[in-house]
Amino acid sequence: MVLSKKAWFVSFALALAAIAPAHADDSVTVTQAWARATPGTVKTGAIYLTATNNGMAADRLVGASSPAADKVELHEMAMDNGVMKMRPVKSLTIAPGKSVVLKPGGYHVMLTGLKAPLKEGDTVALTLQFEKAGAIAVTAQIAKAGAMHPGEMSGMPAKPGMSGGSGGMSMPGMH
Ligand SMILES: [Cu+2]
Repeated sequence: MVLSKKAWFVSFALALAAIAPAHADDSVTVTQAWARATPGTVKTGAIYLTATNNGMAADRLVGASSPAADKVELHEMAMDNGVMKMRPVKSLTIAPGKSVVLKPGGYHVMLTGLKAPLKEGDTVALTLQFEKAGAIAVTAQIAKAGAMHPGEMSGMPAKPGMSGGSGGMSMPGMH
């Protein structure tokens, strides 16, 4: 009996080890995942988030996927001959003890081929792939179209110094 119990325990421990995700050490945490609502006919969207490296070594965000879109890429906004453009980036390095913030006008997770419009108040699932920390699943909260910050919803007063409160007037295709 003792032997079989022990054998059972060992196999149980092995099974646990097998299902434990590669990021079991929580070396990278992802917070403040959010997206902007998209108008009905627009097939692209963007997700923003904060990734923090709690580990002792640099890690890299190398990819992402979502059931909400055909294609998911890392993008950045950058000036190109005086014109703001976005372009794909292969990876994003996060130094140990540091955070990388994906936000409007900078880095973002680009969704192409949206299967349905992103609706304000809903959520969108996203799985991020880190080189060392492995896959991390997050749920992004959908703020209003054109929001500059997570949690911005329609009907909220515009921030002081900003004109117009509709929020729907951001340049299409720009994130
Ligand atoms: Cu983009």
